[in-house]
Amino acid sequence: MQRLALAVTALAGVAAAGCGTDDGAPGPTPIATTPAAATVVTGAAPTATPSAPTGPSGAAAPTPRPQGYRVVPTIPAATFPAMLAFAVVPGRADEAVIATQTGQLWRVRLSGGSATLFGDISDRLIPDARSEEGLLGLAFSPTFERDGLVYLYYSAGPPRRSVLSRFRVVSDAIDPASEQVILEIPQPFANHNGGQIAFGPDGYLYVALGDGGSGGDPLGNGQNLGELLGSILRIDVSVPSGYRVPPDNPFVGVEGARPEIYAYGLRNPWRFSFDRATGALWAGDVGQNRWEEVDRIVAGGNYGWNILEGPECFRAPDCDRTGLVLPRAWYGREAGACAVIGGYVYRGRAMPELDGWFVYGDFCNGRIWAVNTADDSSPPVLLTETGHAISSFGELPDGELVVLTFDRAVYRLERVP
Ligand SMILES: [Ca+2]
Repeated sequence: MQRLALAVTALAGVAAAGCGTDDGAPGPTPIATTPAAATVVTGAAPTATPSAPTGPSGAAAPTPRPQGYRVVPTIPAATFPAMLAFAVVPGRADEAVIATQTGQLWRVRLSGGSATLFGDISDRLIPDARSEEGLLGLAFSPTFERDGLVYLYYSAGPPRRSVLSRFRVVSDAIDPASEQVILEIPQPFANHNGGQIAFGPDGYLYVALGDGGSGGDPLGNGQNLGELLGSILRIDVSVPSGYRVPPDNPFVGVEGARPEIYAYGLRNPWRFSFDRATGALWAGDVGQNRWEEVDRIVAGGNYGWNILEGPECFRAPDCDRTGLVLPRAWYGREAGACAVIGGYVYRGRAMPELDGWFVYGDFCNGRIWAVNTADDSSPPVLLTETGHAISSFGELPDGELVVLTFDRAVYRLERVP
């Protein structure tokens, strides 16, 4: 019962925070006249008739069929509450680790079988973890097979803070006594903690940080290069302790800027990933009240928050968009949508029409969309309406995608036969 209660609490917390109304803050000022972006909004919204881009040969490339997909249960042993992160164990193509918001890490076999406990850091979490706090991120060292290191991102306190640590794996489990804290970031509020961590193809660790929380970014962290919050960081953790700033980070040498920052102007980047074919970085960024967005993250990019929410000016009829990077795709808070869940650029073989499409979902309405990363003009396609509380995606060794949920189940994305 206790675990069920935790799961339900966590579910409600993420939902409330994702909706951005958790602090009772007023929403953005409604725009009385149709904004110039409105036509783009229509175009970027999921439609039933995506354009058909032509391939190099001039022939129409296959495109995903709207609602032509479904999710089916997989990894039956994964019945844990509040699953948030998934990573295949390097060197073990049939094994993955699933992290739960409550602080447990479970080792599962992709082909089936029982789960085994890989680690438990619940005693490191902030005692009254709520909202979007908890164990939020997991990444294996790129040289895991040599060094046995795992990186975790979690919420600790008091004082309330995000912690990035590394642990050593001994005898197929995380040794809690091996923790080395790499970075601690004070968190003013319980929500918008980001938490995705992943190594890029460059070997550096990327870390997603939300704007600090509450609603509307009251501290202005999103646009403040002097604060790590509201950013995606890029750091070199291949040092004996702590981290180094890569010399080619975009804000190295910029007065007043934190050199760890890779991109900024983000509200709560919830799940980013690297395209395994191109290395491009894609993220979902959760909106305040109106727009959920998908961004291609580039070095030095300013993604607009809190000047913009999605494609629109936030709390103002007009604003200066100079230098701001607009999302590649966005959707409104209709049909019960509340928080975008960034996924992966699909590079599997089972669904070639999805090759190069970034797959993402929504926590509250359970829909899954995809947008073509090779054609900026085409609208997203609604792949399926799952009805599940989608919390994260995972990428399998063969490029197929799994969907983590708060429904005590993991699903696999496939085409409707
Ligand atoms: Ca934005």
